[in-house]
Amino acid sequence: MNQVLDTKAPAADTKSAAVATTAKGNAPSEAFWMPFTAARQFRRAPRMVAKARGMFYWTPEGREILDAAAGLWCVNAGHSRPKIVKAIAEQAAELDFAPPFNFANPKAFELADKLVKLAPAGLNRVFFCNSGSEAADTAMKMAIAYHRARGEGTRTRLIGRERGYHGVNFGGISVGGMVGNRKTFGPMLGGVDHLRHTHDLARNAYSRGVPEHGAELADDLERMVALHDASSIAAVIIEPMAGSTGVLPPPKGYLQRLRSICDKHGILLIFDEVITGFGRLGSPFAATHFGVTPDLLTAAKGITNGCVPMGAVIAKQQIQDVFMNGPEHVPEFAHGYTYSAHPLACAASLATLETYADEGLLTRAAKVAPAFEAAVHSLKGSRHVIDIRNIGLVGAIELESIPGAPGKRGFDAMVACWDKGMMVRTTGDTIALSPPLIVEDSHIDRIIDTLKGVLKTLA
Ligand code: PXG
Ligand code: PLP
Repeated sequence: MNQVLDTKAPAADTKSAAVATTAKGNAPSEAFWMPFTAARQFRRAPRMVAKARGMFYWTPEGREILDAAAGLWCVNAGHSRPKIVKAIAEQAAELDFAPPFNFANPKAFELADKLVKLAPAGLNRVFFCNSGSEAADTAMKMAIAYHRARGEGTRTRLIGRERGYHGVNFGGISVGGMVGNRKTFGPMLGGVDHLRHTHDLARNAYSRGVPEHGAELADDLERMVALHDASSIAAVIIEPMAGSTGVLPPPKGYLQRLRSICDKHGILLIFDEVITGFGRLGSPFAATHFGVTPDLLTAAKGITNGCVPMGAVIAKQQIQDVFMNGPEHVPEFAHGYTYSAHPLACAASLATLETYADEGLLTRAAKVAPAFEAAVHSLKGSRHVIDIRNIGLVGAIELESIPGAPGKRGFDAMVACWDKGMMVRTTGDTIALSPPLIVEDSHIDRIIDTLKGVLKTLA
């Protein structure tokens, strides 16, 4: 298709191999406290990646690894794209940093304009941060401050959803619904409640695309209103498609129903599009895909193709408008990060958006989805498989848990895929596939063949 699909392995690089190991031999240094990693297992059998291009990674020893996860759901245009690499290098030489409070760099404005053009109609104000976690917390703070600014300061309650993932900061884990990410950290934010999740194997197993059953679960919000009263509720935050908890596309009609209940009660609707943004489902955003417009939308990951950390909240203009009063020398919204709209991130994002546009990547998943769906569902009947789900360029293969050891089979599957030259993401006992949006049929075949082999050998 283009230069990115040049899949020749770079020459083995002995220098990076040396970096990956230590004087002790093959065990990596203990100094790096690894995020969300089974660190003791990792030290025994490290999975290092030292190079990447297009659809592939290479280990320090030069072993080729097919990337079936777009890194961590973020490298949507494939790895090390020349235009993006060049933009970052040039920006670093030109303007390394500009303070974002009371000063700015021009690319921040240019980027905000471009993002607004991609965003669903009506969402035209962009606040920059550095990650999906920061975007989620920023959106929730905006919602609470918005109600206060318009004279409804009682609306402080936030509603999340079971099995939701909104990053790891205190706001995000409070509205999030992943027990493992919450139970260790005390009481978190007060005034939070959760809708029920929409995962329903009994009614929806082996659905293709959005599942048929479950729109009525949106009515849980009416239950929350009855319990807490609408006057106490600021916002509902959900992922239009739950990613991290195992790929749960929204039941048919669910998002529409949630939108109308929010409207009825003056509750803001926040879509966390950190995964679904930038083409993953076959449209620029899930909001455009499903035809449901939130009041606030969070993005990260694919915003820079994973190259430089960046997150954003895209808001309706009416939300920003209510802040624009008070003395002119005082910031209207007391929030921001040292690295908001960092010049390198802005440059990377502008080049990323150009790359997406040049190659039609934001809608490419829609074209590839039928073949991808057929391929993923061909795993039905393989050992341990209890459900298969898909939407756009996302697939999930749920495996039966080993009694007494939930997550073990999924973890073993991830390690076995790595040993066979493929990177996948697993969450619990679900294998999630989210290849870069440049994926070709030959890669899909290789993904499925590898998984078939792995599923045969798993205990
Ligand atoms: N919201 C959503 C919907 C996400 O998917 C975040 C917020 C947080 O973004 P940062 O950039 O702070 O990580 C995410 C991130 C997984 C996995 O297991 C997914 C994410 C992060 C880590 C693991 O699939 N998504
Ligand atoms: N902690 C201290 C002591 C700081 O001075 C700052 C920023 O100035 C922060 C935390 C927040 O850092 P950031 O703006 O990168 O989120």
